[in-house]
Amino acid sequence: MRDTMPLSRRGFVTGGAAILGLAGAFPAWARTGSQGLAAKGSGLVTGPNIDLSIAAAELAVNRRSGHAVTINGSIPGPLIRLKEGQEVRLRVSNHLHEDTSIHWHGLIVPFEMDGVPGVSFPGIKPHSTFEYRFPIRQSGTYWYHSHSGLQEQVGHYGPLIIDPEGADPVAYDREHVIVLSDWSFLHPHTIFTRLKQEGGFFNRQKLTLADRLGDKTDPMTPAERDMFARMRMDPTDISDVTEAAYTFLINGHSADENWTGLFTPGERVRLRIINAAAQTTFNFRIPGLPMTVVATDGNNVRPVEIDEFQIGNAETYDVIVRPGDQPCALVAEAIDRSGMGVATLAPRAGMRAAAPRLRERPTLGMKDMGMGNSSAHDHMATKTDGIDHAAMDHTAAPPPSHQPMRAPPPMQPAEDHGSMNMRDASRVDFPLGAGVDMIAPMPVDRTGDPGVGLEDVGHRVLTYKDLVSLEPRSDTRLPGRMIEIHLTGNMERFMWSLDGEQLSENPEPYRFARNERVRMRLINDTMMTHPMHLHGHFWELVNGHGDRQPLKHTVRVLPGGYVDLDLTADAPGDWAFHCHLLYHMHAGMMRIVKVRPLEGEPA
Ligand SMILES: [Cu+2]
Repeated sequence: MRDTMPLSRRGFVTGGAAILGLAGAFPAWARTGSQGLAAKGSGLVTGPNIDLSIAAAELAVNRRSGHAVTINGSIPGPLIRLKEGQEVRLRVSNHLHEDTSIHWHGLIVPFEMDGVPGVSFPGIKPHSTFEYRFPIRQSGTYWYHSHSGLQEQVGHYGPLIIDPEGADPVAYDREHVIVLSDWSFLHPHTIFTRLKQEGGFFNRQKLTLADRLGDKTDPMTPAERDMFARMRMDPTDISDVTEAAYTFLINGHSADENWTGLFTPGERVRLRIINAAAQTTFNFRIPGLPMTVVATDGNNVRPVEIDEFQIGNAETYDVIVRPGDQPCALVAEAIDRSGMGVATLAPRAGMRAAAPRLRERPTLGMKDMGMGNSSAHDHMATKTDGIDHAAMDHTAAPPPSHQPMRAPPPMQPAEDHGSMNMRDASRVDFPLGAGVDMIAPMPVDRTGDPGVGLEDVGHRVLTYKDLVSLEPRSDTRLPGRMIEIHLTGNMERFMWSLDGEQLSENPEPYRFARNERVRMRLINDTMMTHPMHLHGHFWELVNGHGDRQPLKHTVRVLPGGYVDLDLTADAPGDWAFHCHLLYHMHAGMMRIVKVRPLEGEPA
């Protein structure tokens, strides 16, 4: 009998793949006109047994289609909703012709369940199934994604929400998940190859010669111009991959497709915002509507009202908004302002708020080159956000007096930038090879800064110093030692590393004793913002709030700055530690962290 095959099957057999139409390709929560997560039929995946299927497909964006990887047939993948205290079994079937994996980003799991091929497990071979199994010991907004190759770029990601066992301290009437991502019709390997050929390949916003030579709008001082020229760096090099190659998506929809989430006027709407992009830091705002931040990376914080925040790859923020009877635009502007994702919150389907224009491109200054706080560019910063930073406690928790800690290098006044050594080997204890083009001469704590390009936007922008944990910390010990880790790179050659070594060079793992309390100082010796992620643990972000410093799984380290992170190394095993810019990780900006002894091993 000659049967016609079902459409999806035929797609497979012909070697092509099913083309995802615009309707039906999205789980209900990500379809435009969504009523929110509590609505019936919102397509959530729940319960103790969950099946996930990874397959190749073509994704249609703005009526073009491109190579994609889907989870249960959609991009983003299904919304997994779990409950604190439950056990979960997740069976992941791989229908690709290559290995795959799922990493549960921010979840505290045994290391064998963490899903990083080559670190915590071998990966999931083609046409095989791997079963993840672990207890749920936390709550909040998280997500999951591939840790294999560059699959995350082509759609292998989805949101994951865990409801608390007890009462939720955050009150809300309705919730929407907002998944930000960057889509390209270029194959990710093509993107990577072009970046290796020329670091600034996708940067079409370079300052013109007129900009550089005395144009009145030139944002740079002569000293800055001089320094950038000497360093052969480009002050507009903010993102590696820009709108030239990307369409920015919200819940899988382009700005033209305009995903719309509905609300009833007067409701408190909780937005769970996840940056699932491969290579894009976003600035998120809702023009005309203040947002109250109530959680970050799954952890509750004291409510703080702001108008905009920067969100690094893999970070999550929960905000409460109370829109009136008008539609509002959700704006996820790429950090380099080459483009934006736009969606709508509306009281009725079909309404649309006007999207703002792209703002003027930002440029980097002396502070971004690790030259401290001295430049005029930076004096203009921080005072326009309505928060009196000067009045806040900028001092970090004091280092322990009874244990040796390496003192930060002495700081010199930076009056004479010209004489500053931008690659001083004596500042670090690793050799400076071709992969390191700069060592920040005067890195400063930038946790009070809003992020590149947000210094002068004229409204309130969240900084890491505004984050105060709702709960006091459980481990009150001071760190017994501090380790410095340098985020290093060569922008022109698109080389990225930690302490000057790429993962492919087999560097020594960072080793922590089980339950050790340690301070990690991440020093950014590059001019890019790196969202750094440690698997299996939460850091306490040292921001001067005593026992209420916020817990984070992913922390943006601003250019030329440093961040102090206190860690209780309570999860034995091998863990990945890396930059969450996908192409930086792929280039080697990753290291293994070993916490010993393992379960059952002698101390
Ligand atoms: Cu990076």
